[in-house]
Amino acid sequence: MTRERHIPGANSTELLKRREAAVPRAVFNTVPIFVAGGEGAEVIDVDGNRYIDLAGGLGVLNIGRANPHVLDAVHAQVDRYIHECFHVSMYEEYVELAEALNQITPGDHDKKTMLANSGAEAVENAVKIARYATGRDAVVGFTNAFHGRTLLGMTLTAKEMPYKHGFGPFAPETYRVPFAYCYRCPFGLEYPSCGVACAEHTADVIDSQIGKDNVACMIVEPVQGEGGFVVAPDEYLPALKEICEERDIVFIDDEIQSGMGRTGTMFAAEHYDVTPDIVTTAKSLGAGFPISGVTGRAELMEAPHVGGLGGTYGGNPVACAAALAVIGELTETDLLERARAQGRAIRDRLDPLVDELEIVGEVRGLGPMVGIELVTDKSTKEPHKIATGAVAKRCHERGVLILKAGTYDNVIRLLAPLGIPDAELEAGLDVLVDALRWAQTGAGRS
Ligand code: PLZ
Repeated sequence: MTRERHIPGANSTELLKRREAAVPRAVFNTVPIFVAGGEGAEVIDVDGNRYIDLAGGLGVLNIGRANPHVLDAVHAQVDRYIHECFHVSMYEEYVELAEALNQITPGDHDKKTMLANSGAEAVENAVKIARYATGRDAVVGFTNAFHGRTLLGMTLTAKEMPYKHGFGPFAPETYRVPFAYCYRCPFGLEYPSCGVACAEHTADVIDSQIGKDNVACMIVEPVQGEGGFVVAPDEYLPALKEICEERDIVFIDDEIQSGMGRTGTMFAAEHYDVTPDIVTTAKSLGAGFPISGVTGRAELMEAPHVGGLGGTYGGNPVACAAALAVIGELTETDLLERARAQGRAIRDRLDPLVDELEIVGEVRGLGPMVGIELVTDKSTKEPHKIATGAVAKRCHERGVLILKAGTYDNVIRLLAPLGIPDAELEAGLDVLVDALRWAQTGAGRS
């Protein structure tokens, strides 16, 4: 399955030509293939090539593709009704999914949930709710963050190229503080002796520069996704939450990429001693159907006036049916346990590479949400963007779908379906490890 193949094949090449003529280049592609189908963690392209999926449709397929329970739920829902608009005539699936999200998100306080279509929309709505509830304007976000491509989402996203370049002006009243990216500590300190001084710095920025009574919310990813799978150290999120509590700032936990089992628990925040005020979900929530959730403390969620929140498609019934099946799979099967086992298997294979290969600067992650940061030299930590691109390409050519990430484009990230069979995972990791060793020889630099 993992032998080298020529991609794109003839059929993908034909489609690529049509794609180039009809679709703008800005809508980027990672692998130059068109898909014919697939199941679980296997993808088949229109030329009959098979791939092991370590990308999960960009973090959407935690429960795998073509999960029979999701398909049954979707088929049954399509036969009943596809769309009503919750603002016109209501349907039970919306309420049921809200109840389920209220149940599974961290904390046992009273919660309410609104549904939307994408992660960016969830972020927008979370901030709207926080602003309304507090009567304040400012939003505090972080370096390395990604929160979507809408105006506010893009503004809160840190990386200039490609996300923001040429797309300004950006939304006002947003402030960025340094995230605890310990491998590249912005203060030049070492964890844990630093005492998470970055959190202290955030408190200072809020108090001395923004004004604590002006801040509506802080939005944070417990494991930064697009930013390069940067894992918040243990004390960090509780420290940020405390800063928020002391100043009546709403703490928004963006679990769009890290949630729905990605880190081996339902939400990444569960690894930390922290209870968010609002949690945003999307991606693997719908197993591919566009759906997102904003789940928060009931009193916050109730703040905006009637009619203040909504949208034509938010909480589409077919997407709700899919999401309910996803939650069923995650809560009623051993998938989370398998996710943790996957995380251990990945680390067993990849951790030794830090000693073996000069280009592997760090292997980090939470559960199976693992990233490998590549550098030209361990002491300077100069990001090795070329090797990272070459490793990803070599994996694609050898039948493994894998993604890059990182503010410096130098992180390989793993987002495999949580239930990927052991043999497929090992075969995928074989290809990845070979590609890293190949890149170390310098072959990946041309
Ligand atoms: N918050 C933490 O990871 C989406 C982006 C893909 P949407 N990440 C994948 C791309 O290149 O646009 C994401 C995320 C976090 C918000 C979002 C936004 O979710 O569903 O893509 O809008």
